[in-house]
Amino acid sequence: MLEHHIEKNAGIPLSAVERYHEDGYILHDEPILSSDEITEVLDELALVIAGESALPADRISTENQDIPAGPDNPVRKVTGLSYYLPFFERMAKSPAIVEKVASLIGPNVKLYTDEFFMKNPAREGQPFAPYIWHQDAVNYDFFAPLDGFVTCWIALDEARIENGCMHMIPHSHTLGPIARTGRERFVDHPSTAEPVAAEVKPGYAVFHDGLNFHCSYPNLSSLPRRAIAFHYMRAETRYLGIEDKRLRDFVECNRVSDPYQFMSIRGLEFADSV
Ligand SMILES: O=C(O)CCC(=O)C(=O)O
Repeated sequence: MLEHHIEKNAGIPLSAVERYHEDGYILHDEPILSSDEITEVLDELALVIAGESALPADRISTENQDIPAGPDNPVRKVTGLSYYLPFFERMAKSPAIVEKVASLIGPNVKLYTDEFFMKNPAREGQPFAPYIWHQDAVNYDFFAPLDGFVTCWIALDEARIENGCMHMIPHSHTLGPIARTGRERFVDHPSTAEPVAAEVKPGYAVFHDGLNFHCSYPNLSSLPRRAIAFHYMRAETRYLGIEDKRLRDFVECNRVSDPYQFMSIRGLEFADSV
């Protein structure tokens, strides 16, 4: 899995790094996963969805959390795979991804978490809820600073406008975190750039800053649109802790005995940091 020749493990060319810092995201122009690797990932995810992996049940969310999972209530998202399942830990640490991440945020990298997104097609003409405009890092009030987060989002199916690809707002990361109550006004503001649809082929990645505004609309096709995202951060980031025990256990993946709560990926670790 993920054993590539040297080019595939290379960083991101300088011109694309500059574009990333300018726009807050880039569509990487080489595949990160081959079609065989996508099949492997989907096979592992099928075990997770069937409840046959070592992943705790509270990591799996369905479209409607109030009713049991079933054909009308499919899995919507799975979080924290890399902390529980060696296959995904290997993937999170694979040089094909990590060397590109290091080009964007520097040499010392940790994993915050990961997410599998299953964007399900409508059931009986009723589309499932979209992911509304948001900045991932606005939810990270337990980390500081918030400017060293990057997500590597990899399409497992072709992502098109019709099936709910991501849309990104260029430059939106430069304003820092915007309160949730202000996000609609930010998106509608005359000086906010027009959103761009991030259409990508299977195996290709979108890298985006944790403060970049993005969303994805409902899937209007007849098949699921799946993707996996790894959320990385600079190892120098401070972890401020979380008072609420349930949230803390979820965020830290119960790694209470570990002096560093988050997974080391590349480079150095720092005292008092993540
Ligand atoms: O895959 C999607 O539809 C949503 C992705 C997203 O919102 C994210 O990566 O934060």
